[in-house]
Amino acid sequence: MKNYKSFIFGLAVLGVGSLSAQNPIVRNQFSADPTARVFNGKVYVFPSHDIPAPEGKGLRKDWFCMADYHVFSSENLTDWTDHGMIVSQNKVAWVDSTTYSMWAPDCIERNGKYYFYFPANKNVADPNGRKGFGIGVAVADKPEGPYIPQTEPIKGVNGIDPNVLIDKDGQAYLYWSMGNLFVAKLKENMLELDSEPLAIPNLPQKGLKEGPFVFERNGVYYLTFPHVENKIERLEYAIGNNPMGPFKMTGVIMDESPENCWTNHQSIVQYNNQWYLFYHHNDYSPKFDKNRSIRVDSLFFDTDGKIRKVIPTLRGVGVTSAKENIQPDRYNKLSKTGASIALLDTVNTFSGWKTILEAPEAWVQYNTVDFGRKKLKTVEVKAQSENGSTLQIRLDKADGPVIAEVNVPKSKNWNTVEAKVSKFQSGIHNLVLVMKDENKTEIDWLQFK
Ligand code: FUB
Repeated sequence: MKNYKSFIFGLAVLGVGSLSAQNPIVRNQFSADPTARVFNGKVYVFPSHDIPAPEGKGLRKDWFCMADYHVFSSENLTDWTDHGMIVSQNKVAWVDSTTYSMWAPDCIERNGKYYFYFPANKNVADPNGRKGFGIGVAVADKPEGPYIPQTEPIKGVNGIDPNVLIDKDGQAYLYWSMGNLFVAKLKENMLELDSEPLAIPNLPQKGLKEGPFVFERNGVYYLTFPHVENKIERLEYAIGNNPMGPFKMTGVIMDESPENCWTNHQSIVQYNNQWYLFYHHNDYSPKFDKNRSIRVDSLFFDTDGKIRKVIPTLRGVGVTSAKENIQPDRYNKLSKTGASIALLDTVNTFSGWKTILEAPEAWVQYNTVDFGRKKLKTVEVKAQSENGSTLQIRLDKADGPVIAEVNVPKSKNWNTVEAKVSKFQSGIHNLVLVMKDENKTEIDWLQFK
């Protein structure tokens, strides 16, 4: 990406920004623990906001560090708007702002008000002498805020990872975790418990459980949560007929990260007749898994209501316009040999990734590109090849029709090369970049005109 520093600076000054993305979907900061909600015909995502621990604050360098929350929204799940910071640890009376402990949040709408639930370390002990994590609420008239935090955390709740379900009869439930998973009814005001906390029974006894997210589909309540069955978290679920359980363990939604990101954290939402799983991975911080990034992939149910396991992708979801910057490193498929991806800059990881093709016929496939109806005449490719190379751009599959041949000049630098498009085909296609010789070639992006 050109001039990344000024891009980030611009976003910081404005407090908002428009981001066009595959996975991860937030590309201007770290983000984790995504709770996705559909409000007013748009998807809003409320994640945690990981940051590297600031110096001189006595904070652990090897632990989570979170000082505030942002909210993001999208109508097409491809272009995301960052609406800026909505709640900061420095602006909540009950939060110990030296702890940087604003962990996984949730947000829900009731009667036109938006209730944002968040955990953080308390600055005063409760009547039982307990400090630790409390769960607070901030209220707004719009999903983007401004949010006004309550001055006290919810009484009777010690824990993290709040999640709220409003059932079809209007009863609201608060779920949270603290070793076990807990549930309690919420009063109509959404700010106080209306029943004693209940430790949800029949869940695995062994291994950490956290991050409850409950949703209802066809009268079935799905309790989803990360659980350490083996060494790191995987996403599992249990089902029941009642929001307070009992729930029966039913399956795995997503396996453990192959790259060993210790945590995962999910939410599941239906939007425009498709179900989606939001989760996180440490894409921009491969060496430190407490600086994470949120992702989205499609989720499907079997006819018996069971959730099919979701295989994480880099492509994510949504359609990419051929006239936008297409990043083939967010691929759907790579040839078995001679194709790989790598960070453009291992220090400034937010610069993104590149695709490397280094064998004859090596290829990378990027799905669901919309070529529109009007003939696109040229394609620009940002590429680099020390010995020069020829790339073919094909449609739909590795041996599909060739629509352009791109000659990447011999150079140690990145070049933007233009090539003519022949045999233009309108509509949505998969795009395949195929190497025509053996000279290593790196590709940053391509764009049709
Ligand atoms: O983000 C901090 C904690 O990591 C969350 O609260 C947990 O769910 C885990 O993702």
